Amino acid sequence: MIRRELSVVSRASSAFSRTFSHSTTRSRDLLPTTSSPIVSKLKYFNTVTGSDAQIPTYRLLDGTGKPLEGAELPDIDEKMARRLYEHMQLLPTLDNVLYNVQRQGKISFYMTAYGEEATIIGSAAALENDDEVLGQYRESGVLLWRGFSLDKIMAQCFGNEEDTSGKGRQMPVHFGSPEHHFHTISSPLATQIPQAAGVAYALRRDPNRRSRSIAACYFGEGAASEGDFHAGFMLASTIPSPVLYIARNNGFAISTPSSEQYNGDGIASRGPGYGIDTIRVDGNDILAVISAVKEGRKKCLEQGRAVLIEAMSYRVGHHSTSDDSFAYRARAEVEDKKRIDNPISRFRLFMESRGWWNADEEVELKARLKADVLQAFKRAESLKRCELGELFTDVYGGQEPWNIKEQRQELTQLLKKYGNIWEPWRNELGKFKNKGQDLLKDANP
Ligand SMILES: Cc1ncc(C[n+]2csc(CCOP(=O)(O)OP(=O)(O)O)c2C)c(N)n1
Ligand SMILES: [Mg+2]
Repeated sequence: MIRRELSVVSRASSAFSRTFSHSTTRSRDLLPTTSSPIVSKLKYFNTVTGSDAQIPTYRLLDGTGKPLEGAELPDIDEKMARRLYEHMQLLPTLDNVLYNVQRQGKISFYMTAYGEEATIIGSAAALENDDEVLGQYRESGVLLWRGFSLDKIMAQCFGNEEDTSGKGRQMPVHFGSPEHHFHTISSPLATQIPQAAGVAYALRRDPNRRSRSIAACYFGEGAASEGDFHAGFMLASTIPSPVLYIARNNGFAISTPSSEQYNGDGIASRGPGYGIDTIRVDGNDILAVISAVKEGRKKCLEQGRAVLIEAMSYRVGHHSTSDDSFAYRARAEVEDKKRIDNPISRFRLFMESRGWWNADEEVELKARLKADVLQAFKRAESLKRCELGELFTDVYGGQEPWNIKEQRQELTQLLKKYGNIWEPWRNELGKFKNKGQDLLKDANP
């Protein structure tokens, strides 16, 4: 059953004592290392909710965008609603273009966020813009919300000379921007989870940011199977720090369905095991996401402790451009999910019911966003990559070590041998500023 008010599943002990009070032996004796109530009834349990029910899912809007009875909506005016909606629509517009650009071989890789627009944009809107974000890889919407431009998104995906995330040294979608308090994405799953506990601890120790900023950490339900999940939660639990963990449960880790990823009640059930205040939210309901994240952020700051949100959604797109999801799930299933529980149309219906949106505006918005994205794409495509020699700079701070010198010399020798002779090399060199001449001019005779 869906619970309508925002209820955070808190520490387990009070729920247990309520549940088991009927069979509690009212003894003043307690065991030496626990305050757990003593009972005489033999019962194994597998839940922390106080009954055998699952942790409920917090939702405010039904599938048609109508508020549920008794729902307390977050305080959002027309201007804010429009901004949320435009950003939700921007994600699939950008994804459509970049997915196809990858298919044409113009970029090497891409990942879409289809179906998770409400989780990503709703959470971004509920955070402060200088909260530190440690993402997994599907959260570029947080950067867009914070003003990271389409040109910068394109520059990173193309790895061109304007790529401020990593000068073209990273795979596409590995964004990072200190200015936007967005820590660079790294491919190995779950590494961001213990790092976020550390970042939040540093925030807590910083007099200028203590009680003002949190670390927000996104991860998928698949990443939560990594040891780093437990290492991070242990750290956040025992060395308290204001970190908001946002688990995006989209049903899949590439081809592995979430039903094979855990045997407990999703990711949320793990929070109370670590003494972490937890909520499960309908990740396709942007208003519920906003309220849950706002409240979670507040808890982080007030208690100086970690909070866990499990946002339930469905990965509508393929895992990445390296995946064909119809090899392991039915097309019909995906089509159903798109139609029945679409986070964007659900919010549009809500806005229309308030008189904040109409069909003409929809047409105008889609055309405008597409034109903006295409313009940024064309610009990025025409730019060169950084000078080739930059491959070797700022790998390490300080003096360049011997191994980097050796690699630079090896590439220079190869350039001398093949660079202007072998066609694939000549073509590739043509994409770099100065066509590799920066390396050749420094070459030893
Ligand atoms: C340590 C590690 N193991 C495996 C992978 C390969 N890998 C990349 S993404 C992914 C699935 C992750 O699924 P989930 O965390 O649910 O995120 P989603 O893609 O659904 O957003 C896997 C297994 C990896 N990058 N790092
Ligand atoms: Mg997943």
